[in-house]
Amino acid sequence: MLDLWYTENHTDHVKFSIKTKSHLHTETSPFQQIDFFESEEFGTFFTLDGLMMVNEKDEFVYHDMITHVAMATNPNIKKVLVIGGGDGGTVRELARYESIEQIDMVEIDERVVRLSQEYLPITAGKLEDPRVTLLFEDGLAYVKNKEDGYYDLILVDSTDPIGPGEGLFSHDFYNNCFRVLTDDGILINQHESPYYPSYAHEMKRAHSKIKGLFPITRVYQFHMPTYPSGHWLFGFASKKYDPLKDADLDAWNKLGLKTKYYNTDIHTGAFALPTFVKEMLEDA
Ligand code: AAT
Repeated sequence: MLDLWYTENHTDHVKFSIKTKSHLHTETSPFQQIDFFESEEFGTFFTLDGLMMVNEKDEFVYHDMITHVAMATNPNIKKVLVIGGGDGGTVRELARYESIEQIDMVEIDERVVRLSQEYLPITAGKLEDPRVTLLFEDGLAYVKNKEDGYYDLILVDSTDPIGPGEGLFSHDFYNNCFRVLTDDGILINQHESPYYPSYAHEMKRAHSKIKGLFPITRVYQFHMPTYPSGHWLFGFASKKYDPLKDADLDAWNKLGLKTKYYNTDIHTGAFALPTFVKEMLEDA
């Protein structure tokens, strides 16, 4: 039998491959090329423009880390905006908090949502929660037009800064996020990876822009086996709360949420960065 491998370039000199069982779907939407595959090792996965977005095996790492760090820092979060995140994994984790009243998800590409509902119910299964509103538009335009001081939390669950995701790394975008957040609002943003230079460059650019806007800016790390180098970051930017000093970790533990990656030791530990990462961020 013929072996079929999915291969993506992690740099111009490094490739990453997964043996696939089938190519479930391919199409080019108005925004990007979308492919869904089935594999032994990672289960079902999908790629956008030839880059891994979500797979059944490590999605829990990413979706735990984008959601629970902010929620443990401020348990009074009621109104949340998710930008991107068409697979639904971030909304699934948010929907576990009964205290959240409103979840708006602004995804540019409706096809990602519809195909995830078909092939990845493990992530898309909570998109029908009554608190969720799906809006199919550009996140950049959405925040530009939104009123001041509306959301307690914004999660930027976006692609890398190429293609439709580019605007979600701009100064204008971060500035509008600041404006639409409440006085104690938190922004979690896609912060790329410190390891390979092309990603590290984007990490520094994003950090330098956010540092100039928010009084509290931190970066935290986690392990994503299928993203380039496996070493990935989110940014934590906030108007009031420090994720280490102000988090009520006991209160989070009392909620009794069962998570596979996040726990309150990880909450603290994830902000401890390797020296080379600290140095790059300091000079960003
Ligand atoms: N939950 C992890 C999945 C993603 S997918 C990122 C989503 O962002 C995609 O569905 C894409 O269509 C959407 N997106 C891209 N640009 C915009 C935009 N301007 N406005 C709204 N949505 C957008 C993240 C994977 C991270 C990969 C890291 N290497």
